[in-house]
Amino acid sequence: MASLVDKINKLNLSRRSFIKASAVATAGLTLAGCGNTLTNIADKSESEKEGEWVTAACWHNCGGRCLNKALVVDGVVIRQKTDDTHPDSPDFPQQRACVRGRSQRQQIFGADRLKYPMKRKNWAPGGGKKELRGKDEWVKISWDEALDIVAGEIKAAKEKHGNRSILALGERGLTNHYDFSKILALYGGCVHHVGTRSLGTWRLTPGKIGPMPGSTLNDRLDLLNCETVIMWGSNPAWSGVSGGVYYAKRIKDAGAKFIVVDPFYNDSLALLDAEWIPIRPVTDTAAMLAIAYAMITMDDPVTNPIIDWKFLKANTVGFDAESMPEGTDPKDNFKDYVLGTYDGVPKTPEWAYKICGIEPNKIRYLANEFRKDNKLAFLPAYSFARNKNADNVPQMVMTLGAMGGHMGKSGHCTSNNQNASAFNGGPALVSAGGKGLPTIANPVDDVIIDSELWPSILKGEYNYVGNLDDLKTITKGQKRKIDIRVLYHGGVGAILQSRDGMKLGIEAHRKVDFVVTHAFSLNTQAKYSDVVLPITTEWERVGGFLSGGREMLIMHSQVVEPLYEAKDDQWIAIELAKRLGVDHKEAFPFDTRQQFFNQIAGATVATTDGKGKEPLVTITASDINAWGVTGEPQQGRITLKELQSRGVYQVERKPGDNFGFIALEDHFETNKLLIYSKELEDTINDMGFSKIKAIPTYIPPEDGYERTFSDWERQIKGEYPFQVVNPHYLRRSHTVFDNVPWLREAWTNPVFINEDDAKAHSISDGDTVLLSSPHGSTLRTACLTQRLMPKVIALPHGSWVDVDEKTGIDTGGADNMLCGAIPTGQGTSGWNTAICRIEKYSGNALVPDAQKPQRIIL
Ligand SMILES: Nc1nc2c(c(=O)[nH]1)N[C@H]1C(S)=C(S)[C@@H](COP(=O)(O)OP(=O)(O)OC[C@H]3O[C@@H](n4cnc5c(=O)[nH]c(N)nc54)[C@H](O)[C@@H]3O)O[C@H]1N2
Ligand SMILES: Nc1nc2c(c(=O)[nH]1)N[C@H]1C(S)=C(S)[C@@H](COP(=O)(O)OP(=O)(O)OC[C@H]3O[C@@H](n4cnc5c(=O)[nH]c(N)nc54)[C@H](O)[C@@H]3O)O[C@H]1N2
Ligand SMILES: [Mo]
Repeated sequence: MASLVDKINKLNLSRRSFIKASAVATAGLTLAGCGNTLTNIADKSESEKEGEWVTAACWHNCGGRCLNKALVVDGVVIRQKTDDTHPDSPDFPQQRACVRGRSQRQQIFGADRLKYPMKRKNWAPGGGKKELRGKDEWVKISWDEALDIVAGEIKAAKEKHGNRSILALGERGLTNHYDFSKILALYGGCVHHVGTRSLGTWRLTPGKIGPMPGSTLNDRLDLLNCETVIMWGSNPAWSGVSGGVYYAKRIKDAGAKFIVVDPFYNDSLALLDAEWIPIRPVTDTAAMLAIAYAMITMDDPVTNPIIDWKFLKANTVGFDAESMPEGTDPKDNFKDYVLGTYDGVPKTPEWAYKICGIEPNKIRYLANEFRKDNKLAFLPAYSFARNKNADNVPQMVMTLGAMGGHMGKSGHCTSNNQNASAFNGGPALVSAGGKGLPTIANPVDDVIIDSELWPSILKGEYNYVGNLDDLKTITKGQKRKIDIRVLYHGGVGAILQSRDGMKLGIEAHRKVDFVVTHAFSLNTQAKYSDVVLPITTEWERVGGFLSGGREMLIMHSQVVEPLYEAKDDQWIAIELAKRLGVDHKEAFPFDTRQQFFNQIAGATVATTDGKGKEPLVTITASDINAWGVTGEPQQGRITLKELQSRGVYQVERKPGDNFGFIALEDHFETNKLLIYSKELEDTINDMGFSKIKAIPTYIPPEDGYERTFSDWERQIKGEYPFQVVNPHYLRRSHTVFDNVPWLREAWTNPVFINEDDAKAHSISDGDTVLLSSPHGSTLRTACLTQRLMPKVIALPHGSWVDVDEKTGIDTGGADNMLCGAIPTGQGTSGWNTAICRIEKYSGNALVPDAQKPQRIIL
């Protein structure tokens, strides 16, 4: 058998040619020890003869879910391909991988894969030189030593400071869900953190206003009936790459007009030939109030029927004085607020223009698009609910939709719209079963809101408001003392990079007694740790499921053996449990293979009449034997072998089939929409971060447009005259893939600046620009464009921080260096709420990311 390196050398491909070649899914392979040598199989037929195509996980949180297959020859992956399980058609589309999925090998086999457990050279029990975290050298250690250190530090923290000193970080903020946090729960508990993350204020608000369920989207075939689609703050061409944008294009081709309200003329607008209505970030409520004003004042039930009065009267509460709930002041209704009846400020298009920047005639134009006889899909993304002081945003969206009656019928809908389910609503038609693991209660109830996470470690106190992941627990805010000593980054989540206030985050990492991270490459939290534990990627694990959109389910399998000394997260949890004297069987009564099998056996698919569910997978006694698991044979739609070899099960759709879905069709028989919600007002105000009203009102946000002025009345700009948005970027899935050389080359990650603004600051295309906010500063190369609203800059989300220790300036373009940890409302992380100043950088120009060395250690 030829050695791996021999094979690679035989199969050489120049680095440059990847980008051209990627269109035809050319293979590449990077192996540790071989730097970034990219290789290509010269003789395709030869390789396929001896190899096997295995369905490989593409498991990151990019908003898409695609089929990714790896050709494995002699245990080595030599090529990838995507969905060819059936011909592509609009009704039955293939689940095709994007450039990130196709670059996955550079992550799995990258030269920067972590190979061994490591400790920081100057680490000593209790911390050692803590200030060296992030810049110390690394020393290779054995697994035994690593696990002994970790268990020892956890024990010491518990003994000296109690379980409330141990913070479990990860699993994207979900509480108590990752393997080691379960062991910590059995060891007396740990503190968790939680944030509003993707949903922003769609997290808590919907349940208090009706309920207005989170996603109220009709299915993709019904959306073909729309005449107008208004997307608001939305960019599926970058952020919903699998189905969403394909479905949107189909709606366009069926004749609908697309309008997008967004500070950025993004690629979705270009693709859909959409009309662009530029808006300033975090001013959406002002614009929508003015649309409501225009609808109210333009409406004439006989000559110009815009408002669906019948719908409003039958299904909503609080629109006008007549529809206010009992026991409330009728003056507090929405319509009188909009008209300015009692506060003397009519929310006219001219009033809104000063705030949001949308021309008054465009606001009236939008109001007309909301008219009741227009078949309208009003489809905001979550982007502008991921803002400070945005707690009324979902309610405002609902109110506008209700005013035009765009709910519960074919061709009309009002819904947020993004990620894998963009442009395709309805319950899942196929889904995996559960792993069957027990839930473990955490004896410690402390949960810190993400936007207070780093300050709470530095200040020693936080505002406890319950757990946003379990809304019944939300409670009146109470200040609690907290003394965090251990940071355990053990779940899926790049918390130091992805949460607001990163500069404070780095300080917090240098303050505590111990920091440990599970990682497969030296991501930022690993870099700032004392001990790093190398983990397997999904390609090296037993297998699992990915679901995306309602129609398909991907089953991925193990592709290669674990690399180097990498171990599964669960193995680490079990080994630590042994050292902590905890019975790991309570958390993991059976192994990962049985867990996977349980998911297979429990998978279901919609029955052909669309009314029920049935088992998806046929399992025989010999399957059970071959897998070495316990279970019962069962009859399903597809055999286990076939599902494993296809890697995907997809329900074929046709117009008029039994899987159509009209959101909220039956909702109003029992529910009303609360345009006035005392419960929402009280819940948020009691949490104690900031105040709102029971109806949607405009609240100038923290770090919002108004804060870019030193004198708002006289319109004099202040120290930070720009607003920053963070589009989710094609190079990455959040922070994941940022280290991949091919992708660094394909997507350069500049800061986008309006051309006129740049000129005013003597900045040319390609200049290195210093971006400074009240919370931190970062460098990026300027890309000048007319595609941005003036005085708004777009800094792509998720780039890995790279702090210059001399200046304190980040050279990596990390978005959370600019976003401040300022909790408002329901504790929303204000991802698109930041202000900054821009200037041409006087220091050294930035090296392009593609030329920067990777974080390669040992
Ligand atoms: N390539 C890639 N795709 C991804 C991800 C990724 O990291 N990379 N992440 C996935 C995840 S988890 C999520 S949550 C989704 C997010 O998906 P989206 O919600 O689409 O994400 P964003 O890119 O944050 O914002 C979309 C648009 O909102 C605009 N916008 C920003 N702030 C405002 C505002 O205040 N008002 C208005 N009107 N518009 C505003 C931006 O200019 C941008 O064009 O993306 C998913 N898809
Ligand atoms: N400024 C700003 N910040 C943002 C946003 C923004 O728009 N602007 N967007 C926000 C949004 S919408 C989201 S969803 C969040 C996402 O925030 P995160 O979920 O924290 O981001 P990811 O980069 O997806 O982090 C996943 C991490 O888990 C690691 N990982 C992957 N698989 C495994 C595994 O099996 N085990 C372990 N232990 N680790 C694993 C990856 O290497 C990576 O480090 O970011 C938010 N942050
Ligand atoms: Mo997200």
